[in-house]
Amino acid sequence: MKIERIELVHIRLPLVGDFRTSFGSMRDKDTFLLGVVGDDAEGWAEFGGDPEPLYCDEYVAGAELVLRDHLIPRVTALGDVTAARIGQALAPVKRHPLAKAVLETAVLDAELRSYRMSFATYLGAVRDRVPSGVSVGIMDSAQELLDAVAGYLAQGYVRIKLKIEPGWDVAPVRAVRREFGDDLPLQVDANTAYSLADAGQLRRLDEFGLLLIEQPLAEDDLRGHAELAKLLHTPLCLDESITSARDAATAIALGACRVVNIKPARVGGYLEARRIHDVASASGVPVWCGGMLETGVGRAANLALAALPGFVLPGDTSASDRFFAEDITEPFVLDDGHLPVPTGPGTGATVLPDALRRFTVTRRDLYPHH
Ligand code: SMG
Ligand code: MG
Repeated sequence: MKIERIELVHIRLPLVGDFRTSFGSMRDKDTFLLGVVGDDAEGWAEFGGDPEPLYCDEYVAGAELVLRDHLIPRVTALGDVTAARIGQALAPVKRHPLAKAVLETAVLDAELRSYRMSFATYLGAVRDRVPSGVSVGIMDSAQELLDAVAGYLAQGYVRIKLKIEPGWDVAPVRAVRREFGDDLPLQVDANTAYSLADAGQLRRLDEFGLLLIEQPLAEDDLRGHAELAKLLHTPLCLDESITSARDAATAIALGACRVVNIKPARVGGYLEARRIHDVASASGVPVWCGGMLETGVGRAANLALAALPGFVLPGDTSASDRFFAEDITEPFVLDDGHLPVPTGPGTGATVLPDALRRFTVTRRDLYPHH
């Protein structure tokens, strides 16, 4: 495929409610879509990051520059562009996996649309629907949390993840266990808010039979996670620490995690995400698909990934209305606790022009760039 044009569409969608984690509170999904126009198809992808570098070191304004000045020139210089050639073309640029992911994914979408193949088929999906978990933010009171969880369970979600931080950990988990019982599949996510000195407090979570504790320690602290793992019965899962298949292999070998959260954006795209799935599967390590509050554009591709055989735990692949009253694609709707894996060409998602227009902040051409 020859790339003729690359466009960035900055979008902002209000969330249905504030989403609070250990590192901050969000009330909008503020990001950009990247559109790649090739000689016989057009593809779209969504940047996984936010305007501030709080979840990871990349952020919206920085990603635009690294795409414009360093990533897009290397890809367009290939002439005949395929998604499979992008990883190597971008390897000289250190890090920036979220920016690399949005470019590779938009190209992959265009490429697959040109031969009418779905992401699911391309990636090797073995299911046509995937079970849905939901990530529940930090709240002001236990009662507010119980009401929120009750609402999600009534909608059919099959797994609950509670965001935790020091001061909001044992008490909310105990409250949820008391109210909804020991059989509820339940896990927690600390987004790096603890240190090894908190091992005693984290050990108190062992009595609640959680599926896993996600990313308790700093992203670069694999050794700390390995030490912590020896002190806990609950399996550790890594999110922020895993940015490549090599990271995953290292973390597994060190005993730093027994489960991996795979977010395609965080690892540089769907091709690397599949490699992590393969590495983990070869070691008998279960994986699940994380989320970055994606619009339908990113959500559609995540559902395809979550349909691979090693994704044996429900992901944060929630319905569109978990975050958005109105989305920029047809919404994904929960059916018996599951979401359908899209079957159309590429991601299978179609952007609704009217909705996109209303949520668009600005549009800019990144290629050709003048
Ligand atoms: O998309 O359902 C979703 C959000 C899931 O909790 C979620 N994501 O660390 O796993 C995580 C967080 C990061 C997002 S906060 C910007
Ligand atoms: Mg996480």
